[in-house]
Amino acid sequence: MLKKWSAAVLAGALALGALAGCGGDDAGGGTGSGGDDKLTLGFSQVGAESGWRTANTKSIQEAAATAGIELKFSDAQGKQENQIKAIRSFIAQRVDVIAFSPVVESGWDTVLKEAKDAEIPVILTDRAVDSKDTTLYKSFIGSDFVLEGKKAGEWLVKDYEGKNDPVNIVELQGTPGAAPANDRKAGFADVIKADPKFKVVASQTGQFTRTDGKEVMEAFLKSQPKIDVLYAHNDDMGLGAIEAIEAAGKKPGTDIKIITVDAVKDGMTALSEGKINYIVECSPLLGPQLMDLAKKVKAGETVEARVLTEETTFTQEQAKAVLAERKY
Ligand code: GZL
Repeated sequence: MLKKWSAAVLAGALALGALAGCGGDDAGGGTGSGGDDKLTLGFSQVGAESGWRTANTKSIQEAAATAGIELKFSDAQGKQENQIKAIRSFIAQRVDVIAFSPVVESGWDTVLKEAKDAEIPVILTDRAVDSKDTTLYKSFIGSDFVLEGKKAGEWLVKDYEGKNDPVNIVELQGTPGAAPANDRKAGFADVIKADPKFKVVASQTGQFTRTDGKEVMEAFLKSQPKIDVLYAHNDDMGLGAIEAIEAAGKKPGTDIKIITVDAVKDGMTALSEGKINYIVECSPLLGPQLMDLAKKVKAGETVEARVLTEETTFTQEQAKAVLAERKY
């Protein structure tokens, strides 16, 4: 009888796991901690929208292997409902710890409450949620996106010091509702508001992708009589915009100055070639710190509620000096 019963339970869990299936998934299969006392971590990733995301996924997968942690990885293809499904599947499988990078800030309280009721600790990585109840997660490891936006604005203010002509800025925003999009926009606006010569004449989402960045920049070039600066919330949209700028017969980095965020290899290459003027770094290499946090949380240790990632900024000269050693 026992044999039949456990087969039914396993089938049920597998079925639940399959429900969470959404491209590049292993949120299904298996139940609970892997084998012996190996820590099982369920991770729901945003998707594969940018070079940054690819590097972030690699960092998490490699760090789990190095740490001897069984990783159940789910790719949400940019959809919040897929992340919620994956988190519910992780709960059903009784993983030890759940971590995820929330594609948008809002709409997480219900599923995070389910994880809390199931006594499965949650760690936020990369992006924050706007839940008022901070007991719903143990820690948030990621960048300060407002500061990143401020750094971008501060470079622009310095670059135009002493000049009084109007500076027309177009902005390529990240995914609507995503913390990095909201905060990079806010931080940048907060700095440039000090000088009325700076004017954001157009601002639209490019979804953090090259394709959309190129398309939106093409529209900006058609609709705006004069563009002096592009501020793109990530390198990928900036790289797509460069294609549009060159196709319009203009010189990126000269006719239109470009500021981006991330500092992935392709962005740093364009910076070193003078097609981008300044990049604010946003490190995707969160894997090792996430695994340390997961082990501490599993062991019931108190962890820091907020873990800030180390990051810097790059000029064209600095990019030339470090390009060869960049890891991603
Ligand atoms: C930032 C991360 C953003 C990157 C983009 O931490 O969430 O998402 O800046 C990525 O490149 O798509």
